[in-house]
Amino acid sequence: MRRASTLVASTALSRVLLASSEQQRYTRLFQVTSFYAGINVGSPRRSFSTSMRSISRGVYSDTAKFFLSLGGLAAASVVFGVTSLLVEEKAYAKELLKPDLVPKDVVLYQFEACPFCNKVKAFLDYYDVPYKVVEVNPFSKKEIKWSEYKKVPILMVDGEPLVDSSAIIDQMRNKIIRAKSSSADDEEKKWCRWVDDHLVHMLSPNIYRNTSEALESFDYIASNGNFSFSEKYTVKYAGAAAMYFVSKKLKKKYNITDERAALYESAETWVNALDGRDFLGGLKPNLADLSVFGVLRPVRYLKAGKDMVEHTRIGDWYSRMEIAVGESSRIKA
Ligand SMILES: N[C@@H](CCC(=O)N[C@@H](CS)C(=O)NCC(=O)O)C(=O)O
Repeated sequence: MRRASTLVASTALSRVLLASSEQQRYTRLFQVTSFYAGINVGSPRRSFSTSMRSISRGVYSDTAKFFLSLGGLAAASVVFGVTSLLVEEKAYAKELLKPDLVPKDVVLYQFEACPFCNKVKAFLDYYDVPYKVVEVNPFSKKEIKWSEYKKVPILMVDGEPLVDSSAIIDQMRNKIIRAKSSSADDEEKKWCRWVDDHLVHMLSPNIYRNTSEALESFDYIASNGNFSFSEKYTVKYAGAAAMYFVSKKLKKKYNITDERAALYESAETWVNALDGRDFLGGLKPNLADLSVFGVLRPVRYLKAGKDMVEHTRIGDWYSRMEIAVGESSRIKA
């Protein structure tokens, strides 16, 4: 009975983590924790104000009333804190890897803002695989001179180069995750393909859609990429101008008329695919969650990403992913 009610409580609490706004989330979390702690803040059975009214109507002295209400609030806060920590840990606990399966030396050759590289980073971060990053200069590509494959990401794993984001993630999954969970199901595969075939094509037309957004994007690219001092300025202005025109071409190529509407529609399509689950993978993200999160991560705090979160229902899932993926496992090169 106690176990059952704990389960109900934690299920209710994990639902609370889905609440849309931060404030709503904490208010509901406060109500539910207090309810299960028997304090009944705003609960359907007996509301906090009812409890407070009975305290004031009761036989207690003013000082006793004061300490009773203070004590109630303090207890609620303690339960609130502890339970929310436990629930977050329970709901978003990462799959632990066997230490002997974790590669010793992992180096990611990347462009900081590249969506495909960010897919790989989301995977490595989620599984806490330590990796170094080599930022490739997109003009000279001298950092990957040794490679016949001239695109990024390239992931060097204990001396073996892996290429192409989806193939890298697949091979890494086979290497590091215990056999029982190492094959993707059909739904997961379908949505991983959707990321490569659809979602990534929504990004450029949106982040370069007008001069101010193109400049905002190139400001980010110029400050995070591997450029010489003089390249930095050329990249910011020439890059922004060039990509503005390229993005118009891409719109035609992918049959996009209104790029923002198309981005919002993609976000909604993804939320519909979740079908009420925390993640596509259920209580834990799967590779499709990590891929969608990865490609959206570099644009999330640009104007396009902020608009997307403001105008669609994707924000709650995105916040859950931020918590689930956690700190980056990147180490200094
Ligand atoms: N299918 C590849 C695409 C990789 C890709 O197109 N990378 C771009 C950067 S976002 C690149 O390296 N472009 C440089 C080039 O094509 O020369 C993947 O998923 O990794």
